Amino acid sequence: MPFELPALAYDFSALEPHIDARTMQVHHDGHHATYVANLNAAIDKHPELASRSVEQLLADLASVPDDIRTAVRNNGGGHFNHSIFWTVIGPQGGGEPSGAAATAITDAFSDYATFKAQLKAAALAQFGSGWAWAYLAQGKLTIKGFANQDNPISEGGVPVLGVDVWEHAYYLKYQNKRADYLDAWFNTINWNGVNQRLAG
Ligand code: MN3
Repeated sequence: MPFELPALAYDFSALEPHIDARTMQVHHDGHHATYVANLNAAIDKHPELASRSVEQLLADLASVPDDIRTAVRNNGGGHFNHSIFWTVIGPQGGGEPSGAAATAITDAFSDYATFKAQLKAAALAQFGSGWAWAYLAQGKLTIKGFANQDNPISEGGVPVLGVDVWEHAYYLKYQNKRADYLDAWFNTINWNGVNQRLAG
């Protein structure tokens, strides 16, 4: 079964005015769809990998054959990162965390304001294309920037909440103002989606 582009659970315009509909459309139907197509093209060369999930592939890149390892890292990472991203943002998002997210954030960062400031700082500090991720490392919520489409799962982490800072995620509306995009993005966080990741 080839990898498939997951449907968005909301309309492209649902995150307006924070994230514009055109950006959402190009991001999902363009960029994410291309990662899926390129991942499938890579796996087609090694049918013995076809039974692996994208999580399994990324968690053990060393076992992926040399000739497709970079393609799987980049396009599998792109597929995995975006599949999470669409579920941890949504309409009527933002505000203070609830449930398991609130507990994990309080335990590791003492309060949400500190967590938010550190996630924003990591996202601003990521030079060029990449992500800032909040993820579980040895069970504790941790924040770090990742280049390109790398994901904490390849370091043994459990990805919880990531923000895409590739220019394609914001350039149409925010141009070079990554900080403005990030401030707006916090208003789209779907804490129910984050809590489902912590429960999984
Ligand atoms: Mn992206």
